Amino acid sequence: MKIERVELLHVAIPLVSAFRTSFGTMTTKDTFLLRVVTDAAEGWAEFAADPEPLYCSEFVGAAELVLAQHLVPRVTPEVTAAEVQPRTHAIKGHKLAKAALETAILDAELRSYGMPIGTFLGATTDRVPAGVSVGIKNSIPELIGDVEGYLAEGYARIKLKIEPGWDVEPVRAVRERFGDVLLQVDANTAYTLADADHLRRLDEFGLLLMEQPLEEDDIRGHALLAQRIRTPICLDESITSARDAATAIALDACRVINIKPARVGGYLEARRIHDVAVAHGIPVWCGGMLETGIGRGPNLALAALPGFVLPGDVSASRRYFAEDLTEPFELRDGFMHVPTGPGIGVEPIPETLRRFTTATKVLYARD
Ligand code: SMG
Ligand code: MG
Repeated sequence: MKIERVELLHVAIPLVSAFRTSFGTMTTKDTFLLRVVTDAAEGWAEFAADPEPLYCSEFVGAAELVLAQHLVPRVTPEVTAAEVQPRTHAIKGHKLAKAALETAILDAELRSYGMPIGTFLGATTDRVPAGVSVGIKNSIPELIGDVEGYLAEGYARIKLKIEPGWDVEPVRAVRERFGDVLLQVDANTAYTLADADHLRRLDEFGLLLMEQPLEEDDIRGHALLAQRIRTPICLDESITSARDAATAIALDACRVINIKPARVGGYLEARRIHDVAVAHGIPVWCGGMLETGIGRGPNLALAALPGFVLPGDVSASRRYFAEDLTEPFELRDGFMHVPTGPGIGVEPIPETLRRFTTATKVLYARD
């Protein structure tokens, strides 16, 4: 497949409400899309990180640079999606940037032979149960009101963002008010091993899992914490490859894994992590990065693989956006439907994309 053009489109889309985590508050989805034009078809992908390196070390400005100067030159003019990882391997890190590039190329490739990404990855269902991630609130009544709304919409599982000072009481309040709803928490690295006794207080609430309590490079700390609490530990930030997953599983640092294709360099590595986890009997679920429809579509396809036995952070477009870049994804009976069209199965609506685009750059043009 010959690449003719690679474009980067900055987009900024307001969120319907602020999303607060232990590391910061987001009010706008501010990122970029990649558009890859080839001799066979066109492909799209979304960069998953934000303008500031708070969730992970990558951020929009750095990704733009590494794509332009180091990644795109290594995959042009002729490449297949499977070659992207080996060809860019020499460039350390930058997995979210690599994921965007691989996904746009994979989309073009799959479209060129009319195959949906779900079929390519091995999806075994056409719809997946949806969970919703609920940010840190100013008060417990505000939290209860929001959770009530999401449950009324039909979400199958609630994830509460936690941090020191916002953990036991909000969890207790939601448990008491909503009974045995599927409930889990995500700390985004906000605790240390010294908090083990405090985190053990969450054991009584029967949580599905506790996501990433400690620093991302602290696999041993998670293994030690796992010996001191009953709530299953799930790793997110710590897992950036299938090798990481194998290590964490071997060291008993997690009993569940959150797979975000972006964090691990793309859908091909995400599938390898799924396969490693399934081989070890470790349940996985699909994480989210507040993606627009461009990222949401292929995430839904991944979430339809058989090892994804827990509901993912795969909510409806309207959870975050009054207007999405694609046809909106909707929740139906608590489920999200996997796109069925070729490639990632979605594309930006041109007029909407134009309105939300703040800048466009050409990273490669074949002469
Ligand atoms: O896409 O619904 C979503 C967001 C889910 O909570 C979510 N993601 O650590 O899992 C996570 C966070 C990262 C958000 S980064 C701004
Ligand atoms: Mg997380």
